[in-house]
Amino acid sequence: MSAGVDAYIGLGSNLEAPADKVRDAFAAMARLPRTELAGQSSLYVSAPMGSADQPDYVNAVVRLGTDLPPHVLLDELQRIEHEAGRVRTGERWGPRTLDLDVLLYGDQRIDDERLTVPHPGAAERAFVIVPLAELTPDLVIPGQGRVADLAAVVELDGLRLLEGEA
Ligand code: A4P
Ligand code: MG
Repeated sequence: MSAGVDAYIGLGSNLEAPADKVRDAFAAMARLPRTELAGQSSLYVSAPMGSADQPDYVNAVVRLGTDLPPHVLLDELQRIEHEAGRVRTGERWGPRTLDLDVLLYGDQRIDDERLTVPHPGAAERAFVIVPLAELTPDLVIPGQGRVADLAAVVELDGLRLLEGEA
């Protein structure tokens, strides 16, 4: 079992049974090498950011304890996206079967051609910051502030728990 770094991953899906896609991704991340699934938020429904001409999203956040270096973790997450049927159309913010974003990787700041961490925009997106606050209210996003404080002031834009979620 790993101790490793606490990495927070944001999940989003708005095509082909999105709640199942998100739950399957929880299981796929739990199977990653040198990684444990250390926590998962409830599932939330959110209105699309970007083109309004697409279905609502199901969003969630997980905490992984991982010994995988950040770019190896990204490789694994992109493999899981691919196996979920993700086809990159090139349309930014277009609909997708599964999107996995590295929100935080410990307290590291990363900015290269493949990874920007902390994920830009995380603090302003209700569908990220509210599930993150459910998991870990006292976490501080470097340069942004405490997650629960950020969640308290974010524009909710109709974000709600998926029916059946606690
Ligand atoms: N990349 C850089 N930093 C990261 C990171 N921290 N985590 C690079 C993951 N990837 C990162 O990603 C494009 C490239 O970003 C990757 O190759 C990786 O090297 P992508 O998944 O192909 O592109 P994308 O997701 O379409 O674009 P983008 O700008 O990342 O979009 P977002 O920010 O992921 O937003 N509305 C609702 N309600 N809920 C959503 O979840 N999601 C999006 C996508 C739009 N609207 C949404 C939602
Ligand atoms: Mg993405």
